[in-house]
Amino acid sequence: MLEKKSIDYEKTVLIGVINQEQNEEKVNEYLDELAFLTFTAGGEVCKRFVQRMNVPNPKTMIGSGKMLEIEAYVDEHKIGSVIFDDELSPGQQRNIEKQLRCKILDRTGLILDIFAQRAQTSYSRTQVELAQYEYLLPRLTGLWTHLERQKGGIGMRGPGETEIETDRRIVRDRITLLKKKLLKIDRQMETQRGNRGALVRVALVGYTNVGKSTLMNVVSKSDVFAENKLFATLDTTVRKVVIGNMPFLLSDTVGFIRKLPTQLVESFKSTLDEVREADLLLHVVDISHDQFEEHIDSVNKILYEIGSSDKNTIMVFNKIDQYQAETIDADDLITEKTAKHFTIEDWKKTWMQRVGNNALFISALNKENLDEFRKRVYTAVRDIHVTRFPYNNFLYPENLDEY
Ligand SMILES: Nc1nc2c(ncn2[C@@H]2O[C@H](COP(=O)(O)OP(=O)(O)O)[C@@H](O)[C@H]2O)c(=O)[nH]1
Ligand SMILES: [Mg+2]
Repeated sequence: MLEKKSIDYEKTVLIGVINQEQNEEKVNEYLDELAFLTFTAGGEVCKRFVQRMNVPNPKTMIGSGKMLEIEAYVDEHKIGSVIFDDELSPGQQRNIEKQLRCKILDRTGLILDIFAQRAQTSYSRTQVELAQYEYLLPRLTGLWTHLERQKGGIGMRGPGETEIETDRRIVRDRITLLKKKLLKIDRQMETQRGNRGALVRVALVGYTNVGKSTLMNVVSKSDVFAENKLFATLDTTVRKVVIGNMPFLLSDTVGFIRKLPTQLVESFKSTLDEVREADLLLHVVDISHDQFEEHIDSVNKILYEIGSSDKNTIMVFNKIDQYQAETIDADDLITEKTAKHFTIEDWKKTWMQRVGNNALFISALNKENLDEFRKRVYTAVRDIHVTRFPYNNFLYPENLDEY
């Protein structure tokens, strides 16, 4: 879909389910995103299957007829992985695997795989490993209860169960160990952060692939990896930036995505501390994406979950160079003007009404409107700075133009 097919790409099939919570249109959007995630992980999507299931099949999520259809397809096309957009219970995952005889993943499993592929530092590798074990543990537990039910009773401790018990213990021990390791790194990082002094801290937040790293590179002349993939970067980068003569710290970190289980977000607690401890958030949005408003909602939801929804925030609408509104002919009297038809100007007005001054429209790639960005960030940082150091605010004029 996005790049020339290569023989190295693993063949995959995607599965989506339509229900009360997600209509057909939504499911297709989710599957587009899942396809992008699959591509990022090194997979090629051969086919998508969608089924309406108001109540999920407890055994296999989707119906048995559909399962047969998928089974035939998987066999015929030598599919390596079947990926479900919605979370599978451990039991479902096992049943489906048994029938389809290939790897079965859900969105969370896929994201973890990408994270594992891309974690660079021992710090992020440790976080990913912890998240993977946390994901695995209930799956082992599921296997255990399944056997328990099957065999049950006293004196029925088969070798299988002992094995699973051992596995569970190994996983739990590993989790404890990883948590200790992270705690140690956390303390070191806390000290490092402490050493950064009282500089104002600004964090780039936003959905994945919106241009956070690109913006970081443009304003801090750093060299953070940016790529048209979901989760191109996983590690946090912090740079000292000076606008006017005002120094502050800017951090770029992992982006957010829809349908991330809270527990998984928790495994990245250490990474998210950078956001939690920031004085100012720059919420970057890809305005050229069809679902950018939904992205904003998902990001806000995660910010809320990590206790950071009350922070000073500037909304930074990026990729205005790529934005295209759908047009309506002047003599088209039927089509109603909706958000799809908004021009950038319309969006500016809308967001000005919502957040006043705190909305900016830029292109990090083409360096459009970066002056306004600098001015706005300068003012916001200055406002925080002067409350912190009321005695030396004469150093910093009220706005950047006064230099
Ligand atoms: N057209 C356009 N593309 C951009 C812009 N900013 C970033 N991109 C592209 O969007 C993709 C994701 O950028 P990246 O900085 O890695 O996003 P991140 O995941 O939010 O850090 C890359 O291919 C960038 O080149 C922009 O202003 N306009
Ligand atoms: Mg990035």
